Amino acid sequence: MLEALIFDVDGTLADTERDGHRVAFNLAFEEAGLDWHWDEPTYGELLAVTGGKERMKHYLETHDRPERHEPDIDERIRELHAQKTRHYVELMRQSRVPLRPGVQRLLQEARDAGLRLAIATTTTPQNVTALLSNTLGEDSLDWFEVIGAGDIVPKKKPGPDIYEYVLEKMKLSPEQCLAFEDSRNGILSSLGAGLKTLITYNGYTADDDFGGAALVIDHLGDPDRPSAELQKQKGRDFVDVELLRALHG
Ligand code: XBP
Ligand code: MG
Repeated sequence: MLEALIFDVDGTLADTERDGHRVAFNLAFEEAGLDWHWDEPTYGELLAVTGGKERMKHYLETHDRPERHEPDIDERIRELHAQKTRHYVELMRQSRVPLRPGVQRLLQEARDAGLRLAIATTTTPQNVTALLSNTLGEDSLDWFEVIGAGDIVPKKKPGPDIYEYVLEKMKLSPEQCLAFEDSRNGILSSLGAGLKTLITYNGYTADDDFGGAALVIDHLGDPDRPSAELQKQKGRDFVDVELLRALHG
């Protein structure tokens, strides 16, 4: 029986990477007087590494930045990341990034159907709170029984740890749940935890390898905004709870 839905956040609930995280990183770099700038294609490459602090370190190494040799670079990255989070939360407060099509409707339908909800993400907890409360309202934070986020597990996606953490907290087995992801790193994490996974890809992840997914579509769709991929594959306009139950088998 399908008991619960577990959602990734970045790229799945909203296109937060390009218009949220990337912008917040650049604001933090500028404010710190650094000449680092992540344009859209560069950021797409950096998404290979999940986690903001980890991504900055990866950038220093792959772009051979002189700062990488500074003895206190880890502390500097932690400070930069704290500023980046502050900017990100402010961007969310300004409602810069809307939810993706079908997200609000499906969450509501799932709640009405008695399905339990949770979040499994790599991003910092404040970022999740900021996105949810500024799109779905303050009350929506209570819709999710567990919000597994950020450094709560030592190994971020593609490791399965964050999904395993959520499953353990909810006292559910992977067979009782469905995961929602948007990226290769995401599906490696959810499949690694044994979860059937529905993919809604986006501009950054459309060409990712989604082998093992239960369904791969452009977005969840809404009655007035059908999913072209879902129409092609299943002759339906949008993902609903009935379809989730069928996918879950
Ligand atoms: C999301 C991420 C996050 C954000 C940045 O991956 O990789 O690192 O880009 O968030 P996923 P922080 O959607 O697979 O969870 O800067 O707060 O780490
Ligand atoms: Mg994601």
